[in-house]
Amino acid sequence: MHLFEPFTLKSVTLRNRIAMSPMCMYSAEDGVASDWHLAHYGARAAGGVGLVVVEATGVVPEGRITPGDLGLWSDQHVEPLARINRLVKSQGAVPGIQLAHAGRKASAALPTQGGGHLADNAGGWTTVAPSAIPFGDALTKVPHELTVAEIAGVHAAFAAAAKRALAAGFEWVELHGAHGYLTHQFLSPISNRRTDQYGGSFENRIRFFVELTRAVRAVWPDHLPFTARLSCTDWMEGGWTIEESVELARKLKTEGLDLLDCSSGGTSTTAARIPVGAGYQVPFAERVRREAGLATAAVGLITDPMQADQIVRNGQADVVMLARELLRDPYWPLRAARALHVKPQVTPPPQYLRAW
Ligand code: XEN
Repeated sequence: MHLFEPFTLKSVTLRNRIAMSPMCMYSAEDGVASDWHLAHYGARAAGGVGLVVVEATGVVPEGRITPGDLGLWSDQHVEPLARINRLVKSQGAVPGIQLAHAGRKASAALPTQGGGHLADNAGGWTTVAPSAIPFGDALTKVPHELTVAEIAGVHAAFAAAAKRALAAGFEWVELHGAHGYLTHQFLSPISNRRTDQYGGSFENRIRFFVELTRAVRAVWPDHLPFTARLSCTDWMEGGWTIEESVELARKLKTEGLDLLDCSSGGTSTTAARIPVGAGYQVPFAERVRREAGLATAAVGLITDPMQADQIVRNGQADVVMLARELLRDPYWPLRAARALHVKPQVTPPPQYLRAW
């Protein structure tokens, strides 16, 4: 196995194991994708990735991190995304999307405007979470504690968004279960202090994620890849752990999940001790893959072609997700193919052949 070997998951085959990681562009109005998004995703598809995963997309307006997030809570969001997907497919990549709810980290200003919570009378809204505990720092809002009926409403919103994603032509879906957003807020004992069936024991804290998986699985076709992103550790004393992540991965596999995208952190910006460095999250992808027998994606400070190739060759992950490195260079896959002397040659778009 190597970086440029095709990867088949369900009925979908990626031309290589390089994916554009879901990020956040904060450039939408009312959740609607614009020409910016078309250029942004189309360029990476033309640059040679096998998979483009569109950024965190809110399943309800109050689930957006900022007012600039993409959304899929209404039918008006479908066609602008479908336009992007037609371009992505025409360039040989598979279109995917990350469905998200930010919970207590929602209602924030754009990073360029400080990123703190927006007051309700300044473009913000009431946030929701498993427990009425604010995130802290500049995210000061005390979230509304979701009732059991409201939890069911969130699951239904994810399912409705997944149906719209399908209508928009996406062939790969990722549930956002990482980075301190709503699903992760239920997993972590630091953000979840509930005393009902959604809090306390491991079984109770994973219940939101398991039910979410079932709700989306029920509407997402069996033949298309069904995936999730997980923060595999909080990097905090008393927080969510890698051991729990492996256990959750085993459970989600039985619920029909096809791949876990292994990230970390996001429950606290001040209390977490994160050993940030090249490929620092790769061991999580490796452990989940080996111990849960589930396909994984590795993400986080992967920048070098040899490093990415080794991750696949060593069996640490099935797919390598690049984020900021692809922002620096949309043609990273072509450069990597040259650097790794891949045969048969990976070719640029025919319009650009003279340049390579
Ligand atoms: C590996 C860390 C990635 C952190 N980010 C993840 C995002 C948005 C931007 C930052 C995501 O999953 N949508």
